[in-house]
Amino acid sequence: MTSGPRNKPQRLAATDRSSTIITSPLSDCIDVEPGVAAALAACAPVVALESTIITHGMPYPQSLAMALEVEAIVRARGATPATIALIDGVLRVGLDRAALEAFAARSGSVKVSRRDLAAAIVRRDTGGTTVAATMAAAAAAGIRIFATGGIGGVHRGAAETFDVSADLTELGRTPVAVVCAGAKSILDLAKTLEYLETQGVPVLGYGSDEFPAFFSRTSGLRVDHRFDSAAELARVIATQFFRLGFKQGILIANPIAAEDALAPAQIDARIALAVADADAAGVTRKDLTPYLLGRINELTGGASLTANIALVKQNASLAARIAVELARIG
Ligand code: PSU
Ligand code: MN
Repeated sequence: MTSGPRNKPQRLAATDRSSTIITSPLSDCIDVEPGVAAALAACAPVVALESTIITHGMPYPQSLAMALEVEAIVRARGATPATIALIDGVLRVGLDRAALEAFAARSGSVKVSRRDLAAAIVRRDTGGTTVAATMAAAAAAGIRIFATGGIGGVHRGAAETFDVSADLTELGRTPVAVVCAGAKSILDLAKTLEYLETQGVPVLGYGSDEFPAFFSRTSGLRVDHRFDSAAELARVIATQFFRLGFKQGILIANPIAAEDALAPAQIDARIALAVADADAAGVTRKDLTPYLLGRINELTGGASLTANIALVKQNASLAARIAVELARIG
């Protein structure tokens, strides 16, 4: 017996991908850009990119410059970028340059997480999709790899507020691998990792034993498993999604490059100040993360934005390399 299914992971993967596209009801609401559709049909590497980072995570026009640079990096690594956004009530997977420019320049875009999608589609809203909503759309389109800056998580004080990002439950239910630089220490990182463990989400460190804290390479908290190559990460992804058939996503933590990292002494006090300001101003719920990001940028005189842009580019590069490896094996 040399032809059992165990010896044919490629065929299993292909079947799994096409059935994902056909059977997901969400795919009826999705408009896939022709270049992205062609890449998916050819099983060529594709990297999904989120858009709340454009509408709420960074100021314009740096947001647009970042989005264009990130797409260029993905292309240079041999993959097709698919920025995902809600435009006039249509969930778009892949934006051409003109669409991306118009989207980033638009003011008044809403923030769209999973729970907002149905209402925002009916209202024909335009909005940035969070990690959670972007994962849902990516999975429905058949995209397995997604790059962002930082994910949402368990907020400090969550024991009182119950503020836990829907990004974490999405990771627990949607088979997409998310490459990030950890999570900002506006969050309670230890509780964030506990929550991911409960959700059955593997947290993998790329070249790192520690879960990084976004602006800095270390947090004092360990990842579940460390891998030092894109090829190995691709094999873990293929095993989780195609061989085990698990629905849970994977979190890949890629620490910011040492030369771009901010000194903890420089950033920690300002993060604490931003959290205190949010509290004093009564900012809560979906407004909290955008408020904190903007306030930290002000308090660091733009240094946080510079670091943020650098790490998103590094994550896009790693995600593209993993996507290329995954296309080779799965
Ligand atoms: N963290 C960042 N930058 C971001 C976000 C989080 O460092 O831009 C955005 C992402 O889109 C993420 C969302 O999915 O905020 C999480 O929002 P909330 O905490 O409300 O779930
Ligand atoms: Mn929240």
